Amino acid sequence: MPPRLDPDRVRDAASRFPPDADGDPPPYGTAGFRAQAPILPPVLLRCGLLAAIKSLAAGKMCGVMVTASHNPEEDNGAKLIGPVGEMMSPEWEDYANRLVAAGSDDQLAAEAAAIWRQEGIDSIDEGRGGPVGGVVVGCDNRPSAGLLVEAALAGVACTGVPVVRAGLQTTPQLHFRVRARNLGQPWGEADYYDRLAMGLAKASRDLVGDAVPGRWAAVGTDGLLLDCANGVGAAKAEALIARLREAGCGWRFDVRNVGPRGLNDRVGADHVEKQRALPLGFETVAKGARCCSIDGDADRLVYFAPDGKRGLTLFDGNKIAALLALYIKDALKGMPGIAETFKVGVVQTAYANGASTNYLKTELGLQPVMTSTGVKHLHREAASFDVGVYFEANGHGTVLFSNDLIAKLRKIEYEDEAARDLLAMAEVMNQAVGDALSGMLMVECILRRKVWGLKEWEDMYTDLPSRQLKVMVADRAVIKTTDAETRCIAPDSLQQGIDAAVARRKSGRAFARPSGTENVVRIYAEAASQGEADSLAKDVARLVHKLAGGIGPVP
Ligand code: G16
Repeated sequence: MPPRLDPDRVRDAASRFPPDADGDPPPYGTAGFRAQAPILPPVLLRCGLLAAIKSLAAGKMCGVMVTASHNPEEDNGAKLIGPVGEMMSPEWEDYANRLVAAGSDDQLAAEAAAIWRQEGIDSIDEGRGGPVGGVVVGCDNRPSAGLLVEAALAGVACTGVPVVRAGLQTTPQLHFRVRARNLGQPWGEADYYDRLAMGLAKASRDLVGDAVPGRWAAVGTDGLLLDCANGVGAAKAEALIARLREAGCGWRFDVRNVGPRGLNDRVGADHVEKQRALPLGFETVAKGARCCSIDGDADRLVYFAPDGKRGLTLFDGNKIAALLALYIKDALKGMPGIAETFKVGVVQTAYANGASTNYLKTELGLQPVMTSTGVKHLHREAASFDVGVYFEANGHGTVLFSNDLIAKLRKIEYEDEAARDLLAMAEVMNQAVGDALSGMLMVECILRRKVWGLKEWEDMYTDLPSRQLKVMVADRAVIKTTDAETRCIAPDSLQQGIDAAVARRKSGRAFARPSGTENVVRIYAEAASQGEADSLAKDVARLVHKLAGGIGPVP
């Protein structure tokens, strides 16, 4: 029977997963829905339903990832994946909000039917878009995942669209798999590891064993220590490493914080980047050792080196972007006459340290594009280049290659080493979304290829001192921003206060924006000295607390 929207099934499913009387459903935020897990079953039901409708409208596979990523273990959420492995467009975010706002069973059935009609699904003939895709549902390792996956599956079932239970997945794996499936490529979990391993073998020019000891020595013989935030990425990193071994790769990895409890609790990329603190389990790691952290669903990556005094040197998303951009620029030097025809771009957000933006401009001749926070914004912007590097400071990012460029590179790959390098990079770097594991392989590869240790990487540029804080407020929506979230337009006088505080600091810059994943206002400040950056952040936090209804003590 062809898929159809059955209102009785919608009502029945909605009655099985009723709204929680004690909690308002969350709005669609920076990366989908996030909230305390108990209020989410009706939200996940609606996400499953919406993904099924999207899948029918596109005639392709879509996805639902049950995760709250970097948030605490008791939270959960949903990331919706569109047919090219992308996050949903703003129009579909509106649909998602409409479904989530539909409180009663009847309202939900009516709203779903309205979206169904709006998308012209009844009039879609079999030929358009090919056969109906379906919805693949995956989850991270939070204890609340089981019920939420069932709710999402119930939502898909309202339409009769085929469903695939992917089980435990990292978010980037699920994005990769949706994209691959719709491109007609192998799309199993094992295919993901194969692609990364094969891409790495090419990108590293087969330096996958211990064949060139000099290069190994340059990046430290102890290999990489990987903090997995006690998240789903731990098991997946182990599986990836096992695949690399099969492919002959002798690189050493020490996988730590493998769970199952303590998800994101003083471990993981968010902790390392925001607190500038070692993750638990790394207290005795030797000074200068090469370490990296991923987050709960493995879509963020930051590197760090313990400083021997319980602190660390951080290599955040900006430093990773700079390394990738330099590598690309160097590869292009090997393609004179052709490289000039490629549009290379870097996308950042306001959290990008001023020194990183300056490095990209002055050393690499790139003019970074700035967007609002959220992978969805950066990804869209990066896709407008032939080679688009995008990274948020918190470690979300990848490098996108246009189809046009891939086709050009394929034509010359046999005679051109640089073309082969770029093609290999496009295999290693997840083309659907930022991916900590794929990014980690590329960083490891580049450091070895350049014969660089962390010192050389660190010396690319020196970050301006910065500080991030978060302020609890009753309603974060009272803060309204403009100019890629760098200026506040509400509440009144907040921006004047920030401007005055910035003006009192040498090389000062600061902004405040409401988080789209937690109920907080985020503050960022940078200045010529750490003392000034800290005091600027505190001044802005005080202003936000006073003017935006702060709760509890000022941080
Ligand atoms: C999500 C988004 C990121 C964003 C982060 C923080 O990350 O995917 O693009 O930078 O939230 O957003 P906000 O500052 O609005 O809370 P994750 O790792 O939690 O999925």
